[in-house]
Amino acid sequence: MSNRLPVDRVVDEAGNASWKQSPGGLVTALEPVMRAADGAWVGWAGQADLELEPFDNAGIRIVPVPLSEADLEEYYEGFSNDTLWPLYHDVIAQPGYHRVWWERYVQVNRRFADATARVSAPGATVWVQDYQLQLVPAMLRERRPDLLIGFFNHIPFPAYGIFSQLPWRGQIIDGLLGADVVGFQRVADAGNFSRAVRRLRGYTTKTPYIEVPGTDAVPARRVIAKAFPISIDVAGFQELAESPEVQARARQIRADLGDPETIMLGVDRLDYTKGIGHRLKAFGELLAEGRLKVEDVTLVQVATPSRERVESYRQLRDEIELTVGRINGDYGTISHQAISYLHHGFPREEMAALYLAADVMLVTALRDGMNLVAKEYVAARSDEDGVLILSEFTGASDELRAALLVNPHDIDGVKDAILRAIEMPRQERRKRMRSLRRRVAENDVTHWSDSFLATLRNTRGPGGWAGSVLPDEVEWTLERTTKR
Ligand code: GDG
Repeated sequence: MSNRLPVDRVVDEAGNASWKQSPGGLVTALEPVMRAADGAWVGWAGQADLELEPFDNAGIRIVPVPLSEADLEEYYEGFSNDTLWPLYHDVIAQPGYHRVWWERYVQVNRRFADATARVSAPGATVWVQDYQLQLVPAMLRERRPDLLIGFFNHIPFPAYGIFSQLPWRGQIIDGLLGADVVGFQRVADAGNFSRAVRRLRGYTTKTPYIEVPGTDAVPARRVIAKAFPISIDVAGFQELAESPEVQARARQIRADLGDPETIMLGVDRLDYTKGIGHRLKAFGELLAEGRLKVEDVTLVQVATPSRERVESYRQLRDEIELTVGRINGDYGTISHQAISYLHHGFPREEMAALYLAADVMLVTALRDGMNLVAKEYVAARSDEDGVLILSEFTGASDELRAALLVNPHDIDGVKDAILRAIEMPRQERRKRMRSLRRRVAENDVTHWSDSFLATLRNTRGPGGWAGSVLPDEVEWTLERTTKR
């Protein structure tokens, strides 16, 4: 279950609608598991006020949950993206606390829980993805105590001093504790969660266990809170980057940029957590001080459009584009632009070609659950070349220790890292890239999903589900009959 379904609705010129699987690591990782288990994916179809019956797509049962325009404004853009997102990213932007957003978040989470309770087989495994659905585990457990429930948080879980700002902090903790396993990106996130549980509920915790006491109606339970760092489809990405077309395209990109000595690259959703402004500031200062010249170095910045209806994202776009315009205006020449700024999405092939063309990859996030771009860059570089500059505030920095690690708030430190990357001898580049590639190869996205699901299954012990009677409203048999 995830907020967004893994399929996009496409309508052709004749007005016929069909579904296309959206490319993404999560789908790649879960597709084989879902097929083998005859699984269903519950989520929103991406369009407001669209009521759809469940259907099959590429071997996966798709169960759409409808969202109205008001749900989108209050549950998604409001509570998810303007309350939880900034709060969980250490209050980089001010979170909005609005009771109507919260009420809508509860309602929509209930809708997701109901839809899932209806279609889950007796004793089924349900895996809930991400911060938009934190209340679902407890809601689902209440309706279907037979289910095995996992939850994975893709974004950071903040320290208690920050989390405690949330007026509904207790309810969120109770919602998550409905799961048998609560997964996080970093060990530190799991620790923050356990501390919040102790502070708010006083339950006993002994890493990775949390003891949830029982009541007259429900027995005591043991929940696991643990880190499962997510990754990418390493082999798939490497194969893509090794294809002759992508290699040729990388050479073309270099030539089109005027064959500069160094190409630096940033690839991010246009989000204030990604530290795009900090990176531009560092680069701008290096140009101003004459330590870099536009004839020698070009920065390509892909800023994929994101959450454009949220005001803070509109402001961010204005700020970034003002800065890019200033730097290009101040330092560009007729033949050389300092920054090649691209505010649109690209196909995966083009992303891979950009990674190959980039001598230096800049990941300067102020806070990031994992950061898959860093891992993709490494996976693409079979040539064992290229330097990764990586913020220590990303989950990826726990694994990718051979990168040039930076504190993005320390602009002088970022400037030094950029110069060091540009001047790094080939031998050191190779040594670092080899080490990074070993780490990325050890943990691909299938390893991530397998280890999460194995941990979840193990919580049930060898006997499995005991097979008690299901609540009356479960229509599972009916749904399955329709499917076949
Ligand atoms: C959240 C957490 C965590 C981007 N632009 C294009 C494009 N992308 C792809 C990248 C990468 C993915 O999107 C972005 O992943 P990130 O991890 O960098 O960041 P978030 O979107 O913020 O993701 C994050 C992640 O969840 C997974 O748990 O790592 O911390 O914030 O794969 O390549 N792909 C294509 N065109 C684009 O223009 N094809």
